[in-house]
Amino acid sequence: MLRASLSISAVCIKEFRYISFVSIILIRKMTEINTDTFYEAILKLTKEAGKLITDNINNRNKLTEVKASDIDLVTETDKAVEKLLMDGLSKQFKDHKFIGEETVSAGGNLHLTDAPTWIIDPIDGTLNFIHSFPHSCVSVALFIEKKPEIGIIYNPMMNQLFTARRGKGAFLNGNQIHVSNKKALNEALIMLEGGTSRDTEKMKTVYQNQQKLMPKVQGLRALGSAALNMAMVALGAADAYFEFGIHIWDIAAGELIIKEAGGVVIDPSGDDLKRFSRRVLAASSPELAEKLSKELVQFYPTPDDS
Ligand code: LIP
Repeated sequence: MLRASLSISAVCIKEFRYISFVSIILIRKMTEINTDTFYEAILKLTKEAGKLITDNINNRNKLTEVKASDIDLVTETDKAVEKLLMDGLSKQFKDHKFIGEETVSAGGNLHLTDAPTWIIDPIDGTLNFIHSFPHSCVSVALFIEKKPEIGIIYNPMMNQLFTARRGKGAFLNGNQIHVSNKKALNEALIMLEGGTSRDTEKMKTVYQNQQKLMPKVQGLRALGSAALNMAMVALGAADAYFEFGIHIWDIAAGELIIKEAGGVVIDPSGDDLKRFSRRVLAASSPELAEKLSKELVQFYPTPDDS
């Protein structure tokens, strides 16, 4: 009798555990924000933004304004693209927040909360755009609870649409992409930017890193766009990229796209990425990231959240 009741209670406990496990999964699923609608909306708006860029890139008399230096510029099209994206998204998603390059430079919000937040660089590679050099892109990311959920980098001149959603892989024009997995410096193509700062210390660091790396790597390249450099790492077309002086909007989409393509995005010191530190190192493998980090002459811009 006793044995029978013990085995019944053991079965009941087992059943209860199973039911509670399933209900936890179901509650998680129900509370998880479904980002499908956000993704469809931003894809449509990004294409519209791309048309604004292609309609204007060959205009040789673009109106430009100087920002932090005489090579850190902004055009009417940068502002028009950012407005198109923000207006389109806020119309559909009233509670969403924004961090946009041009809005921030006009004194806007640069604080990331847990709320769904779109981080936008309307034209990354603005100097390229001004020169009609066809390597500029729209770079947009959606963060929820400070985690990247959606990343999109779109170069309309080259018809390159890089996309990623957390946990669902990275794609170029719908075809899945993966990093090169290169681990050795002497097999690596490294993206190294001159940047848009005239700060003598910063420029000195660029020269020092160029001199240190050139004999040790297969090649150095620069697209003039942080986001496109990161997209090349995700595509496996480059093996690493690092830069001092970028902002969160330059790297927000690229971070997710590289991670979903199997790569790593860290601080150039080798520590974890700090998104407002204005420093980034992206690589096709942790081994390559570590080797590159050890070679670098470091530079510490004033963080954007200081
Ligand atoms: C650019 C970055 C690039 C960097 C430039 C500039 P922008 O962004 O993508 O990597 O070297 O200094 O910050 O200003 O074209 O959006």
